[in-house]
Amino acid sequence: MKNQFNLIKSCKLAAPLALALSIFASPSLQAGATIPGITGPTFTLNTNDDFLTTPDGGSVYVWGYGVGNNSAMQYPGPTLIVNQGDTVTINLTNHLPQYTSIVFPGQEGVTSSCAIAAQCRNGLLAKEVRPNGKVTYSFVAGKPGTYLYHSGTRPDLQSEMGLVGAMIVRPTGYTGVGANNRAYNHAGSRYDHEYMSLLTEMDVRIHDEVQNGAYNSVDTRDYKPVWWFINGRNSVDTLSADNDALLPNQPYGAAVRTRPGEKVLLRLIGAGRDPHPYHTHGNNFTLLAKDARMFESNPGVSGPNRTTSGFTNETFPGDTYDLLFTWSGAGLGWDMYGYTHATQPTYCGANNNALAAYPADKRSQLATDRCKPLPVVLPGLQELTFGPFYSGSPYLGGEGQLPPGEGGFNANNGYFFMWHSHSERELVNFDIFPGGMMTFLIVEPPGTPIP
Ligand SMILES: [Cu+2]
Repeated sequence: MKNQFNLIKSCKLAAPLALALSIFASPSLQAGATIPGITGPTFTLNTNDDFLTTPDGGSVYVWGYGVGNNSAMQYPGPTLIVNQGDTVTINLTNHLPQYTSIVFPGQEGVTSSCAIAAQCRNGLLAKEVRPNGKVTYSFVAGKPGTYLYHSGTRPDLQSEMGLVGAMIVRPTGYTGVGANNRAYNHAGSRYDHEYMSLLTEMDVRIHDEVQNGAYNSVDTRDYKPVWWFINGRNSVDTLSADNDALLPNQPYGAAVRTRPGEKVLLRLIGAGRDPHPYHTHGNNFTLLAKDARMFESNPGVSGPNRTTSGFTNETFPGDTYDLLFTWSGAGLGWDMYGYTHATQPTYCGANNNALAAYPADKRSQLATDRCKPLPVVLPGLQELTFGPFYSGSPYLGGEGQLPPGEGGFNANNGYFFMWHSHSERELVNFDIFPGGMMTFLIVEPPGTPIP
């Protein structure tokens, strides 16, 4: 049974070990989250049509990229993960009823080829492949960072239909472990957890017209989206796990999980056609990079010394942003673990000041907040209404009594913060609130396994 009392007891037992290890407090001793995707450097993709399900009970006709020569499409396309310096090759088979292509913004020297020349034509932006044809694109992934890929054939329409995806280039020396868990070639880009939020929207009328065969006459200038997506899902489906069987064409979840004091790298991507003010409740973020270029005065040398702090990121179409985010609870003014001299004299002195034995894994909390009691009297249960994310306790890792049927979505007694578009008309699914471009940051108690 998990409750605060048990948590405190187990932390007491672990304290001497944790103290001994505290000099390694950063990077985290525990494994972190990584973005799901497929690794290169050679990829086989196809384009296909299908339907997405939406939380308003509807579905929408879409086009998308799928893994392999003939698999179902997914939205967004598979996240392509490669290493800096790789020669990346993408073999694409087109199962759509129209010519299509892929462009790779930010990549230099992209070449394209067709084994059967008659299957391709030179388009405005890329070599285009006809229905049931094959085309190959290749380039050297020269610089690390977060990139977009999308259709280069009528991108106003084909990207809207779903032909978009992300590519991540790992920096040289990346291992995914400890100090080498980096977004760029500098220690200043190190993180504990890596997440993606790829933002898009859809106007159902365009999709219906394409489904009805009006590809050549649909007018994409008349645009009124009704669905807003993070990683191809509308809230509340954004909170569901990766590869949920109920969402077969939408494999990527969007919930962000971290532990106090740890660094989250959020790869935030404007993959649609509208800008989205994206809001990270809980704390400011540091804008580390934009369009796969770190904000540094002396590239490759100085590290990220030109970053800015923000609470809302203006996420523009076609741009990618790397945000570093840490939630430490700093400045709460009270001990978020509920430790006071009365509850935990081992950690707290008579004046509610922290002792040397205060647990090492909870020290991301400011020293001035440790052992301070909650400065308000909590209302009684009869004076509260409950949400499914309340654990029954204000303390991180704490669990209190709840009436029958309340709570239940907060398995580890964490803190939930909404992360969402601050264009609030985008928080609906076809006019039904709440929904749309919204997910949650979940701050999990120290020691909780992630993922
Ligand atoms: Cu907000």
